[in-house]
Amino acid sequence: MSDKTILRALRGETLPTPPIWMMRQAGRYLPEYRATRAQAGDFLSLCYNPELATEVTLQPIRRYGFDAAILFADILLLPQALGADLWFVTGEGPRLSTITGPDGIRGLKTKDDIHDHLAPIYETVSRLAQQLPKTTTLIGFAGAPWTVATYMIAGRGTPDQAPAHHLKDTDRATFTALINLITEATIEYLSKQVDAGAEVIKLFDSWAGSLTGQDFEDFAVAPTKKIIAALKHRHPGLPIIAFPREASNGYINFHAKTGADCVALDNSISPEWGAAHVQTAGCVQGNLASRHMVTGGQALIDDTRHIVETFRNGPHIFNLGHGITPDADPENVQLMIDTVRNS
Ligand code: 1CP
Repeated sequence: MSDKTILRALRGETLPTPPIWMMRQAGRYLPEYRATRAQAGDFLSLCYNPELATEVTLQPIRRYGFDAAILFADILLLPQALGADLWFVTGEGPRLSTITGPDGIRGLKTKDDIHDHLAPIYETVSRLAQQLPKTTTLIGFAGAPWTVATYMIAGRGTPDQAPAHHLKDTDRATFTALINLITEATIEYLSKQVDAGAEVIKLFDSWAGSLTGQDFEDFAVAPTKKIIAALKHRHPGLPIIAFPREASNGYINFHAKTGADCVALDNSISPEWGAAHVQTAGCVQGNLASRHMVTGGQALIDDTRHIVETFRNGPHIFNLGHGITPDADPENVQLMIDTVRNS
């Protein structure tokens, strides 16, 4: 069995120092990322260029020696592979064609027709598997179906996911068909990432917090469970991290309900609550507020130590509660890492 620290934590080991990586660790806060992105031309060209995508994935590993690298790609590449139009508006974010009814789904491809489009992503994974230091774990990822559906339906990021809720509540059949299609395609996409060399898979359900009651069970828990079961069937022992962001009480029993080896916590919950209600069921990841990467100082040190201390008695991977923002100071990332490793 591998002795990489992240894999040990994912097997349930309590380690003296938590392994560490950071959501969006390859990103605009790094000057070397901005340079490579400029070389690629634009964000999507960077995602689909295996040489440059490998380079930006490796940059934070070289600079900081994180314990894991996460494939450089985006959750919206899968909708694009399914036939959605996708483009990025500078300073605003992603735009996609929208799905408002059954016609929108009939126009999409099937789960077996995505791989030609996604071949450059698999190529990036296999280059990373060869080039990463032997102690660094390679994480592949995809969006969870609900979160991906919110973008496919609205055609953009939305503060309250209202268009997706509207379709769910007015045309359940179309909405469910879309969730099922994304679920099936995600299984194939992630399985290929594992074949190419990804050692861990993470599912980002960034908008899980807007699902409540039975909807949370049906559209956050059930698709995640289905993806995890299928991946573990095909790849026995594959560790999986689930991130039902802002799920609040939905975090309780999320390991058991979905089969995830690790549940990533956002920073709306306290470490004490996470240790008492989530870590008791398995490995947790998180949950320093991203703003500390902008503001730094003693508050960063205090909150980092507090998180390490509070999760000390169980399996824990240190991370932020959400992605690092472009205005972050690279020095503060180093301060966080030094604080974790010297706590
Ligand atoms: O200008 C740029 O360079 C683009 C900024 C950027 C980056 C660096 C986007 C656009 N995506 C990414 C990479 C990315 N996206 C990664 C790479 C690996 C890493 O973490 O280092 C990952 C894992 C994602 C995942 C992702 N994309 C999520 C889930 C995680 C989260 O942040 O909640 C979501 C929701 C997206 C969609 C997306 N892509 C990009 C933006 C700005 C957004 C959010 C749009 C919105 O909701 O408004």
